[in-house]
Amino acid sequence: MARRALITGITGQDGSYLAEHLLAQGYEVWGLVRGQANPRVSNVRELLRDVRLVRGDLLDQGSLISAVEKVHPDEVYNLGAISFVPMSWEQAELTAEVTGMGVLRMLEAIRVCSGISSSRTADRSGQIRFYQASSSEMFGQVRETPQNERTPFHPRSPYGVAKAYGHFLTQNYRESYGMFAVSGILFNHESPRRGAEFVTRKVSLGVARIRLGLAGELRLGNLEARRDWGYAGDYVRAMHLMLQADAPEDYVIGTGRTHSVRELVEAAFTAAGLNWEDYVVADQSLHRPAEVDLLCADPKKARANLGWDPGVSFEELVAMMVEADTRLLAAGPDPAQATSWP
Ligand code: NDP
Ligand code: GDR
Repeated sequence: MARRALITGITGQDGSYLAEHLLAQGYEVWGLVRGQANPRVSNVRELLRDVRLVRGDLLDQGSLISAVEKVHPDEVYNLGAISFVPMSWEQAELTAEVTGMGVLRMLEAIRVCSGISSSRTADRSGQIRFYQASSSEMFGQVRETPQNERTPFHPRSPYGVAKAYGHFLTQNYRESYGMFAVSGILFNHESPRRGAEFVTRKVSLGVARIRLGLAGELRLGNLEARRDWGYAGDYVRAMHLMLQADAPEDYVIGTGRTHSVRELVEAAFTAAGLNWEDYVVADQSLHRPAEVDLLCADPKKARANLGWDPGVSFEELVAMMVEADTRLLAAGPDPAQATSWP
């Protein structure tokens, strides 16, 4: 019988790539969707015809229990979150509820549906395996670089704090109940399906607009922040591998290379044959209350234990996104209309 996976956050960037990956591996894939008329569900239906949908919300414990009872998953991937860092200052409580407490509700749904009591079990056979989408944002203000699984956390946003809660809770359920529950500490990963509010997509859309004569400038915040950017299609492979391992362990996933936003901008404009300095406007109002200045992964453990390596380079990723957005804007409406962020 096909293995069954339940994915929260199916309508997001990673949800779609993970679903495609699992379908290709022969899984029966279920996606948790919230809301009465969620507009992003139509994207999933178009992109992923073979995914089945189940209603539920990370804010609602009962709905998660019902979803787990209905699907009977072998694996649960908890990707659902408020994931945009600036939004977490504006809606800090909601971020704590969805991105933090949502992890507790999902773990409880699995625990209750599996009949796991308060005692720890050493036997993990037949258990539902749980993946939590942890984040390099938990490292925040780093004192050592690159960052690995033992680097201490110092989150710099309500989002990072909520993710740290979910991370420790996942570890705690593993230790308390013997559950196969793991966290992937993923560094930034991007693609043509990335939300238009995140910097890589904002830049690739901005370059495409300028290239097509639809805009004359691109306004950005902090150009000096450095991130370890990889390709989302590579990172969902790592999520799956973590749940196939013999032992439940947490892993850092990233490329091991870091670039500034300025370098990202330069690469994107260069890919379109343009000079970034002619178009980019630095806008102080887009700076964050507290910034994460530098992130760079040390993915040695994932390479050694999981055989995972990123396939797409930074330069290939940037060129892929600029080309995809140029084609997209030449053909139809601008996806940035769907976001309320500048
Ligand atoms: P997206 O923002 O693209 O997707 C977030 C998903 O969460 C959407 O499907 C959204 O669904 C869902 N969601 C929001 N609120 C709820 C809720 N109350 N109940 C159920 N689902 C909800 O994120 P990504 O795909 O980029 O990231 C996936 C996960 O990985 C997130 O948890 C993110 O924080 C984490 N992460 C991402 C990284 C990255 O670089 N992309 C790096 C490290 C971690 P809806 O359509 O209903 O809004
Ligand atoms: P991040 O991603 O906060 O790292 O979180 P984002 O792309 O939003 O920002 C990256 C860096 O770029 C700087 N920046 C800008 N960012 C945005 N969005 N818009 C701008 O105009 C702009 N100008 C400069 C930011 O200050 C920041 O330093 C992402 C999310 O996917 C999280 O959910 C995930 O956990 C982390 O990556 C790892």
